Amino acid sequence: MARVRNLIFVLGDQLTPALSSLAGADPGQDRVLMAELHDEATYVRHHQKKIAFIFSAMRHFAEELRTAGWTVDYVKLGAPDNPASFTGQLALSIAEHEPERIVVTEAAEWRVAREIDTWQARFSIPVDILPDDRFLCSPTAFKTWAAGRKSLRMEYFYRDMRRQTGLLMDGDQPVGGKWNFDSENRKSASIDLFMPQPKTFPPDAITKDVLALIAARFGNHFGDLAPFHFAVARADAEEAFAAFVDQSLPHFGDYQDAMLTGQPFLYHSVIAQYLNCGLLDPLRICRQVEAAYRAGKAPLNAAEGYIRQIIGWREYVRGIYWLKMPGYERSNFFGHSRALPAFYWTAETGMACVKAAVTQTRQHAYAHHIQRLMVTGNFAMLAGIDPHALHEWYLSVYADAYEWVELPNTVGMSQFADGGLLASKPYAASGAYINRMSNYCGACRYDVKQRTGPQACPFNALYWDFIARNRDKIGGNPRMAQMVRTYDKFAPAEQQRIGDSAARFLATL
Ligand code: FAD
Ligand code: DLZ
Ligand code: SF4
Repeated sequence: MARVRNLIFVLGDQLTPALSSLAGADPGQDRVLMAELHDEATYVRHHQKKIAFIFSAMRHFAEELRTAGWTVDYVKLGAPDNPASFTGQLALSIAEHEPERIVVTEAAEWRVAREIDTWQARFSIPVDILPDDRFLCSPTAFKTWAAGRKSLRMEYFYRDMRRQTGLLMDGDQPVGGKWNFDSENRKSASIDLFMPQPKTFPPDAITKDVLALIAARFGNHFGDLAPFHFAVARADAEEAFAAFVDQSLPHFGDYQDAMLTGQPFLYHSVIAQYLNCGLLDPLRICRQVEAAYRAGKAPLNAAEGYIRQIIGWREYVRGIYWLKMPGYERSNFFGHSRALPAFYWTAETGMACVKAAVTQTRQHAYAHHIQRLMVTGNFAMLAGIDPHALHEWYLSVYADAYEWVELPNTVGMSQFADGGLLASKPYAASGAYINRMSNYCGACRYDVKQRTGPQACPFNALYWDFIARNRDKIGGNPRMAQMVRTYDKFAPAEQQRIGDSAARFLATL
């Protein structure tokens, strides 16, 4: 057998034929390696659906590459001698093929990137680590953007990304004369609206094999494995996105912040899991959204809002991650240390909003942004939950969760644990916000209108208790100072009742 020139290690979130490690390679001389690894499936106890999705998407991608003429070594979990780690697998493959070089596109996560950095010395073979050009802004470019700025607000970064990509631009001006139409995107939804459902895909033979493997090996992980509806091949993921553009995009902006009982998806696209593993391309889908707007099929507030999530927030949180790692994962501005309550896993709580978010997370490995931010995230911050424990929860339970995107969202955006690097103020809210944006409160055993007492919505006393106990840390923030002043105007007896109610509730966790 001819000696392998390049051994190209393709990681489970790099499922793109245009990947930098494949772009300059030659299927005639080079060999692709992909591996299902126990360490990757268990570094946190991922939702069963998430592991099934990634393994099945990996197996379909291996087939896609073979069809395109590549030789692919695909190592299944449970195969004889299947090592646990990337490095263990590479050692075996080097011994088998004696390649001249290892080629890999840079890992998306700090943990794996540092592991890859050890390979050249460990194996005495040249290792080419290539940039991941699926992203629009490299970690180095983000560092340059951030250097010397007093404030790293997403909005300014986003405008640069609009200019760089030309998306929704008329010359050098934003289409519609404004960069951001977010103020139009805060409607609450009503149950009589037509609610399209994301496109579903029945499991094929490959997926059925994976589902059996996951049930046998990871059946004790959180989450329902069945029913499994995700797209696992590129063409299906593209079909799912096209269906979103047709049916949901026109309302995406209006109802972006809404929450509704029994409607886990509303007008969201439910495609982050496809984007993050490489089945969809961020720039390409943004161009599709712009085309829908220009063809009059979606209003500007929807198209701009959607594109901002992808070229703004998604790129920005990745930039923050690489700017601040390592260490960012231990941020804890408020010094919170309470253990994660069991209901984050069981959904057994009287709080209807939390129950809805956790139940659909268990069923679908999905909750939309406002549920993550303003229900489970908000509750955790108000209750003083350890941000690292919460980070591990978010990293395990969502099909789209990878540390580079999850960590800044959890630690920075939802917990303000980085002290305001990412968010301009803590996303803290009482029950009134959840009541305004959802219909959860009507069916809740708690009363959203009451601030204290056994029937009162727990978010209310916890909110004011949070303001009171952190007044020194947040009072200097102009957007929080008003809340501190409001608290100070409460009568001492009311302040006492707030403290007592919060303490009584926290003691039940
Ligand atoms: P849509 O609402 O349809 O939005 C479209 C796309 O925009 C998403 O698919 C996603 O790629 C991107 N996007 C939107 N908001 C963000 C954001 N804040 N950061 C990065 N990208 C964004 N997103 C992940 O992809 N992985 C995570 O692990 C993750 N963890 C999160 C944890 C917390 C605490 C919070 C508050 C948010 C988290 N997000 C994460 C961001 C966001 O909630 C999800 O991207 C979104 O809910 C995915 O659903 P969707 O595809 O229907 O998104
Ligand atoms: C998330 C994940 C899982 C569950 N399993 C694998 C795997 O078995 N093999 C693999 O190559 N990748 C997997 N991944 C994705 C990796 O964790 C991902 O490549 C790293 O997070 C680096 O970004
Ligand atoms: Fe959630 Fe409070 Fe509303 Fe109940 S009353 S659903 S706990 S916000």
